[in-house]
Amino acid sequence: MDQLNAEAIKGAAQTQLIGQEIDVQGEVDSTNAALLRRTRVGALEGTVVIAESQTAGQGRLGKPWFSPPGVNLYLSVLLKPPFHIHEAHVLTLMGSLAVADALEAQGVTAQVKWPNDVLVAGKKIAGVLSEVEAAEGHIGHLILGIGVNLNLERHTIDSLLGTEAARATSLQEVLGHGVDRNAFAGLLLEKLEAHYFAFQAKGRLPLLSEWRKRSFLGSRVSVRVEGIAKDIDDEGCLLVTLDDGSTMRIREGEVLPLPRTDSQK
Ligand code: BT5
Repeated sequence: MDQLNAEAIKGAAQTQLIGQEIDVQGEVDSTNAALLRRTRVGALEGTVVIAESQTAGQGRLGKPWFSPPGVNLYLSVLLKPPFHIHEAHVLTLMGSLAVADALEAQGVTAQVKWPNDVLVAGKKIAGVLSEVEAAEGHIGHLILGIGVNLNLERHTIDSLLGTEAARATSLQEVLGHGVDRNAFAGLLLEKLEAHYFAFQAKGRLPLLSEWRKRSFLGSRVSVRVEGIAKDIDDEGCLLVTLDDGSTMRIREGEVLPLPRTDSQK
């Protein structure tokens, strides 16, 4: 079992901001929570907390993120972007896009799924949880938490996820061999920084169009309503065309893919 190592991650990441400070932990409750504690005592933008395991890994809306030791990536990045709170959603999309880029660099075709998932062959390989604190409409800080299943074996996926195991995968399962977690973490930080800097220099539109290219838009989904996932808007919200032709804008929710209907064929 390889061990996470700050110097090895830094060596693999050609970055100027993200990962200048990397705090490698053994077991934590949640890397987002650990980084929030550091933020309260003055952590700098770009600080990363990464852990071998989490005892209370968080998904959205209180859901768990299964975080067994020594096989995956659980990391959180502190960002302090000079953005309006409305941009926070786009930063979550940025996280999933960076994971998809890092997977592509391993020769794997990855898809992003609104709002926070990365899928390979339709199965979830990574998830993003961003937690933001804002004042007067502006982001004070945003903690971008990313979990990626790397060297997780099928039998562990099955025992952790039970009935949902068929919807999850890992890079090892896809490639047929394990990967170097430090190298993957470095690559991911590099991809994140490239998107983050481009976002600041050119605004959100180029990022959103890259996200669209890697997404499942165009398929039939159920969110709270059923319709076609048509697009994302400039704030990163999902636009769903309903069967009556109207469009609904969705800020939060779980998107379930549905079979295609005759009208789509
Ligand atoms: C997410 O939530 O996908 C966000 C996951 C973010 C995890 C990272 S790890 C580092 C940082 N620290 C944290 O505490 N969190 C972040 P959501 O879309 O709500 O998906 C949660 C659902 O995914 C669960 O209800 C399970 O069905 C499924 N799931 C849980 N663990 C999984 C895993 N390891 N692989 C694939 N699916 C999983």
